[in-house]
Amino acid sequence: AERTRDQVELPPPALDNRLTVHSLWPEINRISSEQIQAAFEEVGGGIGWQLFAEEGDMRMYRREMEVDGMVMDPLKAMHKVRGVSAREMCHYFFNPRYRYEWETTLETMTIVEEISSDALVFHQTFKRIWPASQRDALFWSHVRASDDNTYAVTNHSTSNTDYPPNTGACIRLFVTVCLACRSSWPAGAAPTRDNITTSIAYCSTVNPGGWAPAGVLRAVYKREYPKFLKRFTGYVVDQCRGKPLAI
Ligand code: 18C
Repeated sequence: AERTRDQVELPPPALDNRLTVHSLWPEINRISSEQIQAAFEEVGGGIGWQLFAEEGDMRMYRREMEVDGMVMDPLKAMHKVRGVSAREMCHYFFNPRYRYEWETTLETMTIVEEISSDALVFHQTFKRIWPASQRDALFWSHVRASDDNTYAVTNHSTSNTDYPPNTGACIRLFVTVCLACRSSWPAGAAPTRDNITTSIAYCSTVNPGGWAPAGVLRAVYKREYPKFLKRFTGYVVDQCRGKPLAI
């Protein structure tokens, strides 16, 4: 029964009709398309990208960027994971049921709106980093199949009158994140856990929304992003072990 539930909740292979009639659809569609396309572009020749973490197949690049003295360094990470599919990766990243199990920066998570099977709106609060104020975020999250064997989740900040920014203890931050995954396996063979490889491109830009000391922020960034990607990919591999491969 557990397995059947999981199968049903896997990211749908085609867009959910409830999403395409929602008022957020034009924005969700435009930003997701842009993010997915940019995610697969190589950083190699790009100007300003500096490698700051490397471990096995994982590489993380950042570009130093400050707007009005606030650090907003865009991040781009590449990784390769064996034994799980793009669809499975995106299932665990998108589905809120698993979030507390891999997301270590989280304090609270609330589902603000269920738009469709492939789009949700979340309110999240994060752990406080001394000496800065605690942060929260309100964002839509959309999972979609794109090209062959490719699935991606895009998260992007939005607003909602029931969740006004900067009213309680938290400062609202703004985020654009894309986790894009593409699976491959040997030509002519059927995909299995033993022959499948999934390439991951994770891009993130966080605007801290208010004052935060640049040094502390860059130190958190450097520590937390590699920790997140290693933990999340390891979590998905563990969850999928012994289950039939979902393509
Ligand atoms: O993409 C990720 N997670 C998704 C599901 O939760 C979603 C989340 C996006 C929000 C990312 C912003 C996180 C800010 C966290 C701040 C507090 C961290 C506390 C840690 C201490 C234990 O898309 C995975 C996200 C991985 C996040 C890595 C950390 C990025 C830090 C960027 C700087 C944030 C500025 C906050 C200001 C803090 C002041 C010093």
